[in-house]
Amino acid sequence: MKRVAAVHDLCGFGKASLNTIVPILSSMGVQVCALPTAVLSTHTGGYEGFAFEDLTEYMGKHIEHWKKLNLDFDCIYTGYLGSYKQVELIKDFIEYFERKDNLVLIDPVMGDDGELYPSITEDMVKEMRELIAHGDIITPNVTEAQMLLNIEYKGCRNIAEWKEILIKLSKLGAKKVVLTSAKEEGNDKVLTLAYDGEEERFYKIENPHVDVSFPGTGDTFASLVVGYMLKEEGFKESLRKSCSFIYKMITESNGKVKDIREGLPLESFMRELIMEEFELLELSEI
Ligand code: PXL
Repeated sequence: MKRVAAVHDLCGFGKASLNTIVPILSSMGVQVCALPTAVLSTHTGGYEGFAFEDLTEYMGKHIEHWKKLNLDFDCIYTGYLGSYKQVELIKDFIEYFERKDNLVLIDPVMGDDGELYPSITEDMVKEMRELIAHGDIITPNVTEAQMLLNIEYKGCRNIAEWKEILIKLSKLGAKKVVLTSAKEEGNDKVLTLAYDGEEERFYKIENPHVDVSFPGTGDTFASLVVGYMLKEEGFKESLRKSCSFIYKMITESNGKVKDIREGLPLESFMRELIMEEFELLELSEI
């Protein structure tokens, strides 16, 4: 069984971070080993007065024990951090547990819609620029991408400009860059754009725009990418399948969820993700 070290926070309520990563990857047949960066009562998107405990002090002890146990991981997946001070610790973690063939996916979770999330500081943006250099794949949304590059936030750009942004992001160190929630002038679709720096290829996936924004969707997307990559689907197919599944979850949940702050009702979709495990054989082959 493939094993992922998931470096992310735990929100008690709402589908985000580890509450998302565990069901998705478990349903895809991947074992999740959590390295929690913070504990919160809820995610920070739309809930006032959330309780927040930064786990920077604790994380060192957690990692030391994992080292003593000689654990190894097929993937290190990092996301929301409790403090910018965790970046140094996580860089060491990656260096220690990295193997020639394991995947490092860094989701630089910092903000959306042109704004930083309430708990994220400018120091985090600076440190995250350093951390993404250690990723094989990074998955910023357009807000995070523009913060990482320190350029003006614009939701909408033409494809040539997005390609330039993808190249600039890959120059920060990660071989593969996936940019989510992009918009193009004159096109009302939502774009997922990607650049594979090793093959020097660009990819674009278009989804019809759905007028609803479930918090935690970025975590769901990154978890799916990790899952499909570990199932050896390859970069291009992993993106295609992740975008299709996200789109399906959003369209089928739209209008059915009373309070969208709770995020996507993942439980309704996990059976389908498990069923993907079954192989389809032609009767003549049996
Ligand atoms: O989905 C990203 C995320 C993760 N963790 C926490 C968050 C958010 C987004 O709001 O608040 C705590």
